[in-house]
Amino acid sequence: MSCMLRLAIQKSGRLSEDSLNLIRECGISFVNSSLKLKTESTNFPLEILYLRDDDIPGYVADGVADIGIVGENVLVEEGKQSLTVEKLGFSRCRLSLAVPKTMEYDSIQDLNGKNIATSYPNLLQAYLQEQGVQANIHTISGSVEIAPSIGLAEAICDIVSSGSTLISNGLKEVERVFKSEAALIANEDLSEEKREILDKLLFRVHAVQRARK
Ligand code: PRT
Ligand code: ZN
Repeated sequence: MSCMLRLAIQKSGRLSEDSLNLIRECGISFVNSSLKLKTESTNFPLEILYLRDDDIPGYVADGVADIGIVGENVLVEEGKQSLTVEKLGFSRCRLSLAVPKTMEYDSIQDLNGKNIATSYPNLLQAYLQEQGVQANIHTISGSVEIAPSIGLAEAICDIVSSGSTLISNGLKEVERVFKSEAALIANEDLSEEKREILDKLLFRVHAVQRARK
C-alpha cells in the first residue's frame, strides 16, 4: 500500500468543524462518519483520526499520528509547542484569570496567597512566576467557573471567548494569561515520503488561507 499521512483532529468539540472545513477547502474529500474513529481520503494520501483534543499532542509526539490540529492552549500546557508547524487562525480564545465581580481587585498582587482553580496549571504557574505572585493552584478538569461560588477557590483561570460564561457566573476577567488559536502540529521525525505529502498539504492550506483574506 502506498504511503499515507495520518492527521489527528478533535472528534467532537469546538475545533472539529473548522478543522474539517479546512481539509475540505483544501480539496481533500472523505466520507465523514461521526461513528467512525478513522477515515481515509478518496483523493489525497491522508487518513483522519478522530480523537479527544487533549490526546492529540501526545499522539503526534509519539508518531501514532503524523500531524494534528489542536488549540495552542492545550499544546503549550502539555509542553509540546515545539511540534508547531503553523497557526491556523480559528478557535481563537484566551486563557484568563477571573475573580468574583464583588472582589476588590487592583493588580495581580491581590492574588498572592489565594486559591486559584484551573485546568491549565502549567500555563498558570508560568504566568504567576513571571509576575512574582505566589498562589495555590487547584487543578480541576471541568466546571472551573463555579469554583468560587462553591468555596473551592477565590479566583479561576479558564478559557474565555465571548466572556458570557464569566458574567453568568458572577465573575470578572482581570488578567489575560495566554492567547490561543488552532495550530497545525507535526511529528518531528517524519519519513521523507510523509514530509512530501505534508508539503503538498501545506501548499493547499496556504492557498486556502490566502483566498480567505
Ligand atoms: O472532548 P474534548 O476533550 O475533545 O473537548 P474539550 O471539551 O476539552 O474542548 P472544547 O471542544 O470545549 O474546546 C476545544 C478548544 O477550542 C479549546 O482547547 C480552545 O483551544 C478552543 N476554544 C475556543 C474554546 C473556547 N473557544 C471556549 N469558549 N474552548 C473552550 N471554551 C469554553 C470555556 O472553557 C468556557 O467554559 O467556553 C466557555 C467560555 O466561553 P464564552 O464564550 O462564554 O467566554
Ligand atoms: Zn479536551
